[in-house]
Amino acid sequence: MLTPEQSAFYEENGYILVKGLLSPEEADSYRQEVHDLLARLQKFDDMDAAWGSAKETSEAAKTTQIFHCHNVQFYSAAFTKLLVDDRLTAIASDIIGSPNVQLHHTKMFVKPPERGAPFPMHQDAPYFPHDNHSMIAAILFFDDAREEKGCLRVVPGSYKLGILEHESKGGWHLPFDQYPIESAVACPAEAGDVLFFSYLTVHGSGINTSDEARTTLLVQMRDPADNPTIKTHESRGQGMILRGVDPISKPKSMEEEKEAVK
Ligand SMILES: O=C(O)CCC(=O)C(=O)O
Repeated sequence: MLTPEQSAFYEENGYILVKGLLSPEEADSYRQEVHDLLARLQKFDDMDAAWGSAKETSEAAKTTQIFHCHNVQFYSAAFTKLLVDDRLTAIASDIIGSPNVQLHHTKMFVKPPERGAPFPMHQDAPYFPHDNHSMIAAILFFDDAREEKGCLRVVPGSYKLGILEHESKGGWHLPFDQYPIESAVACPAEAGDVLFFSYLTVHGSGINTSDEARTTLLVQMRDPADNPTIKTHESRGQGMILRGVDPISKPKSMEEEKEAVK
C-alpha cells in the first residue's frame, strides 16, 4: 500500500517512485534473468527495438539501440512469480482504485552502455486507449538508473490533460520542440525501486551514456472492468488476473481460447 503522502503525491503528479520495493539481491537476480534471456534470444534476432523517432531526437541518438522482449513471463518462471508479487500488485491496486488488477503486457528493456536509445516524450494512452483510463505502468529497476544511464523523465501533473495529440511516425510521440526530453523531470532510481505512473503521464528517457547497461521490466496493468476503447495492442497473456478477480468475465468457448493465443 502507498502511504497517505505517497498517495497525495501520485494524485497531484500522476507518478510515484517507490524506493526499495525489491531488495538489492532480488533486483540483482532479476537483472541476471533479463540478461540471460536476452543472450538466449539474441541467437535468433538482434532484439533492437529503438523507435525510429528516437533516432531523430539528436545527432548522438542516431546510432543508439535498446534491446527488448515483450511478455517475458512466457520465457522464464521468475517473471511469472514477480507479476503476482503482493508488493507490486498491492500498490497497483491502490493506484488503480480497484481490488482487481489485470495484466495488459510486460516489456523488458536493456539500454546498452554508451549508446542506449532514448524514448521521445509520449503518453502510453494513444497506443492502447481505455474507457476509464485506469491503465498504469510499473517500471521495475534491476540496476541503478541515474541521469547518465537514461533514467525515466516525466512531466508532473500531465496525466490531468487527457489524451494529447501525438505524432505517429516512428512510434507515437509528442512534438520534440514542445516536449524536449531534457526539460522533463528526471526520476533517478536505484536497483529495486519501482516507478508507477498513469498511462496519461507524459514520459520518456534520455540516452544511456554510462559504461553500464540499464536493465528494467515494465508491467502495464489495468482494472479488469475498464474496457479497451479500440481493439488494439493485444498480446499473449493479456487479461491474466494478477490480483483479485475479473468481475465481468464470461466463459470462453474452445474456439475463443484458441483465437486468444494467436
Ligand atoms: O524504459 C524507458 O526508458 C521508457 C519506456 C517507455 O516509455 C515505453 O515503453 O513506453
